[in-house]
Amino acid sequence: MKTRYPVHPEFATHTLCDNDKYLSMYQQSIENNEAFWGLHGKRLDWIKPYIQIKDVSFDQQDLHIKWFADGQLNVSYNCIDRHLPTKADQTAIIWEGDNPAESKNISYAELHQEVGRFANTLKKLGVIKGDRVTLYMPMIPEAAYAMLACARIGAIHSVVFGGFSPEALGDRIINCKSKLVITADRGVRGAKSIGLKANVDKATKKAGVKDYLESVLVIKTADHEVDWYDHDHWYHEVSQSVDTFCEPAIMNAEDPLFILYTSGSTGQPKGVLHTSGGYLLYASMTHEYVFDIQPGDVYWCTADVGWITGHSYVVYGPLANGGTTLMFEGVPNYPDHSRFWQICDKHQVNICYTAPTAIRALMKEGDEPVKSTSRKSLRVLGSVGEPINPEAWKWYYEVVGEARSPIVDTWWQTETGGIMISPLPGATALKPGSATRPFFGIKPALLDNEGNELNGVASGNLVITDSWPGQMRTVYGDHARFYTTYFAAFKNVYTTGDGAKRDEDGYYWITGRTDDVLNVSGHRMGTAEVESALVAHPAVAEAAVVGYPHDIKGQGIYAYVTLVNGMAESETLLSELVNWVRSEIGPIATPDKIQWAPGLPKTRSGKIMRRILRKIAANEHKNLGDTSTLAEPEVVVNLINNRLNK
Ligand code: 6R9
Repeated sequence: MKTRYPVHPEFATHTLCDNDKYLSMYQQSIENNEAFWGLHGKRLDWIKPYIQIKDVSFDQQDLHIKWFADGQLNVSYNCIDRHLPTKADQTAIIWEGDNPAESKNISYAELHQEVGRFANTLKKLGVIKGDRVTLYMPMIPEAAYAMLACARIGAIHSVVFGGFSPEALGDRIINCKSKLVITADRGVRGAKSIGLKANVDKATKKAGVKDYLESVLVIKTADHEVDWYDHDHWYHEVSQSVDTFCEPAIMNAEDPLFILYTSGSTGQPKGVLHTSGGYLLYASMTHEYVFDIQPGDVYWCTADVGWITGHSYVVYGPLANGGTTLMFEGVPNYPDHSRFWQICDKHQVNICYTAPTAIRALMKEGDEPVKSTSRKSLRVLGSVGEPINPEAWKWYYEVVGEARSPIVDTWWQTETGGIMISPLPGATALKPGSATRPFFGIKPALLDNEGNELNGVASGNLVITDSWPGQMRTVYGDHARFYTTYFAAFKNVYTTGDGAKRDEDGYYWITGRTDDVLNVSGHRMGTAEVESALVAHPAVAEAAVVGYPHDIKGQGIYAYVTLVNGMAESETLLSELVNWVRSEIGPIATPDKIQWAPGLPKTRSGKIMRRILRKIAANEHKNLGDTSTLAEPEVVVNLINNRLNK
């Protein structure tokens, strides 16, 4: 397999950014960081232009991150109104339904009206600036309208992925004290219906939720029967009498735009907080450069709006750039395995951005479903969410892209707001499996476990040594946790939690998490979350969860479970535990394997030795490493003999 792919000739002549430009802009962005962002901040429309640019400290005593702090703007104005003079009739959103017979185009003029109507509806329900609004939505245009409507009036949205359980939804409503939940009667994916409203009903019954939640706003997608409560409102009824114009609120650059919950290595998910000016600037600039956006492009990111990728690269980045963004309600394998590529043909998609887990799942079905489509419109392919293995990269490049389109393997995180390390199509020679080089203004470094910086070819903990405008500002309601999670391990840098190596060309290769965070089908999952769900079951005394290599999902969830004395192991209990985790967290946390463990390997001080459990789950128990600190070595023998991955 080739290990280096030079910039494609078409991109050498027709690109936003060639290699010389990348190198000189990157150099400026590092040498004169503030001036660089001061200049590029002007890509947004400001109500009051900023004078201050950067005000940052990563110190424990004084941890704060501020960009353009004295500037004022409105995010929804930047995503809609400012494009109206030239692009009122251009399509802003192409919506493609789960059902291939359903799609529609929403122009910027229509988007302006829909968002205005939505914003006035929120106001009518008493939502004001600074209020938190939880969204639990399918991938329908109303999800984007609702996000932009919140931004328009200065409410802070918290989108919860529709695959999370009522329990998880309730926790997130309580954590940010949401006044309103926006949902739909149902969601539909792969012709399967998901009772979103029914889940919200269950969530509202969870203790504590109604201390904050006043109303539930429901979008009607079809004639579905739903239960109805006093706090419920149909969107089509409340919105009927409201105006379609809503004046955008004047927001400070550092006013919160949204909260998005994400998993960490310990405890409950944290509310990652992003603010208005810096986030939007970073989402829009990365979107334009990384995907080499040209006028008239049709751009498609397959992510759900429940994840950061859906925030930055379905909604905010593309719309801030006045682009055309495709929103897909369904799944890659419905009605058949050609669906993704049929969508590319139907809407003449130029840029397609998806996840390795989807690529691997489609690769398994062979080349035929791809080859039955044209895909001639594609120009750039993108990957995000987890490391892409070279086999999947090659298939994506050669079969899907017919070796015509570069692949941008984009490394970033919920916390970073936008893409941090990625090739630029016209500038970067590709190496399959490498996210390559940093974006403008991003200074990555590799540290050993003692915090010493490693130079040249090296491998270590990936940190970012300076702030960038898209950086998260705090953990909502827990600034101390913001410090301990990201700034305590190594001083004065942002710790990503990922490991990486740097090669002789200065390219970065992400090697995966260095902490107890799993990446299952590109979704982040804390081992601690799954463990606490398991031990909440009355039959479970103790549980330890690790990841193991999985062909399609990247990582699968492997749980070791110790039952309380007197409980018998059985197939029934096994499936009960699987369902239990699904209902506590959601289907995305479904354990792939549960092994009964009469005991867990622990150090004499009582710490579970996950390193050993990971090796057993990966069937690498012949090389367990140092086991001298094990309290009871016979526990390990038992686990090896009964391992499930033989
Ligand atoms: C955008 C997003 C973040 C974690 C991150 C890393 C992994 C994401 C990657 C990648 C290798 C890539 N990750 N992109 N690993 N190559 N191109 O996925 O955010 O859900 O917060 O996950 O995903 O481990 O730390 P998020």
